[in-house]
Amino acid sequence: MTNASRLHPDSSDLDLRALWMPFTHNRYFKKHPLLVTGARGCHYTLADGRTVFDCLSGLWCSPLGHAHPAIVSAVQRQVENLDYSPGFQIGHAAAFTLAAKIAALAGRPNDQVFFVNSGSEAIDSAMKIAVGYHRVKGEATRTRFIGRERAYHGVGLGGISIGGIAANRKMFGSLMVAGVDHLPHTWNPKHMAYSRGEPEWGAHLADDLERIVTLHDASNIAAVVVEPMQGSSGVIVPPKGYLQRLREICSRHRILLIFDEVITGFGRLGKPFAADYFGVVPDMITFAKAVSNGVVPLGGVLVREEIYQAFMTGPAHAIEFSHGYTYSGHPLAIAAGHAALDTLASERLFDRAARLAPVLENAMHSLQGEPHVTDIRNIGLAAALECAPVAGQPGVAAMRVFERALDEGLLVRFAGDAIAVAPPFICSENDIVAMVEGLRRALRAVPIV
Ligand code: PXG
Ligand code: PLP
Repeated sequence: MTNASRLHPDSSDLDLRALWMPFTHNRYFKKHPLLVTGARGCHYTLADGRTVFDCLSGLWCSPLGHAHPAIVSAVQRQVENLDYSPGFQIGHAAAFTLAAKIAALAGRPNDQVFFVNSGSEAIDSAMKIAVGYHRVKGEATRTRFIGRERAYHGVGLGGISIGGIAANRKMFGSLMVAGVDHLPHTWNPKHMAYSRGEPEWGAHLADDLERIVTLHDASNIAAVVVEPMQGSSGVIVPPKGYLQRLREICSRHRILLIFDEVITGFGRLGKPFAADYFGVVPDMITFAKAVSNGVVPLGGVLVREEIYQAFMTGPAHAIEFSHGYTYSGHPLAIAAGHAALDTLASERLFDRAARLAPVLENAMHSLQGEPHVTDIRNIGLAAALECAPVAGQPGVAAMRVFERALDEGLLVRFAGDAIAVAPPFICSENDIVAMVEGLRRALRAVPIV
């Protein structure tokens, strides 16, 4: 294992005890701390002075890299002018214009945007909107949700309930929302290992939705929630035709289809949204992360106009939807959002992501045959490789690759035995090639046990 003092000589006098770190092996980390002190462009500076390439754009949230001057100055100006304002019963103009900008970007100019602060809140909000919608339409029995195995929808109680990652669910028993079924996940190495982009095999897995609908009856089902591309569980790409089939079944049964685009939204697949990439129109889109380039937390739900209109009943002075967060539409987040979306547009960065996608695909697939590698998956500017697990120690193989990659100047992401990369849109072709060559050296350096 990597030696702490070698990685972080200047952290020896820092007391790490008080912080309970999120999604972290706390005991291991505190023995082998990894501290960052700054970030600029596509690189972080570590506490020992080294710089590392940001292979996952933060946690998928920083396609414009770090310290982008347009965002820095927008947030600075905002904090001096209006640092906070309540979002309940009072508004500020930029929140309305950002909502319109997002709806326009999605090609759904009449849609509504509900702002939140994270992907987890976006999902919980979308679930409430779904159940509330059916209720105001007189179908109060439509309360069930259908998620998917291996799905990540954040860590709210709604998100873990429809999510499909056992580790995120197993401790929380009765806290979870009742009445959720899960579609099978679509990763099947036997049929699709080393597929480039969308696998040919697997569209039929969407038909399991029909079985679940038959079991419960459509009159009890509110919505199907899927990530168009499963990001957190290692870039699991939907089989050709799969999402279209889900859409078709949902429409037939008047079940809402919610795309969780917290990772795919704002260009990761080279289009504004994955919905555009796949040509499928969901009823709601949840988003977060890249909308503000991760600079200030921001998320939201994009909602079909008809759904919003359904809530607009009762006396005009009454609150139609009793939901919202202290920081919904926070001025700093909104300022970061405007600057991020304006920069993505003015620098034509969705097109750039689309142009870089085949470079990433070719480079990543050149790792086929390297030690540990058992599968490589990619779509847009995202890719993952699967490592053969160490017997009896799931996750350890990828963790070792992660640590070796740091020595190669790369901060990758490991989850389970997958290594994921999703570089910033502002990076160059050479950055991508160099990243993958560093990954190759890391794979070769990790002993097979
Ligand atoms: N939905 C999806 C599809 C996500 O990917 C969330 C919801 C939750 O968002 P918040 O903002 O509440 O974290 C996510 C978050 C990883 C990784 O390494 C992925 C996420 C978060 C942290 C790490 O893949 N996705
Ligand atoms: N807990 C308490 C005691 C609160 O007063 C509030 C908000 O006013 C919350 C939780 C919710 O916080 P937030 O709106 O930031 O999600």
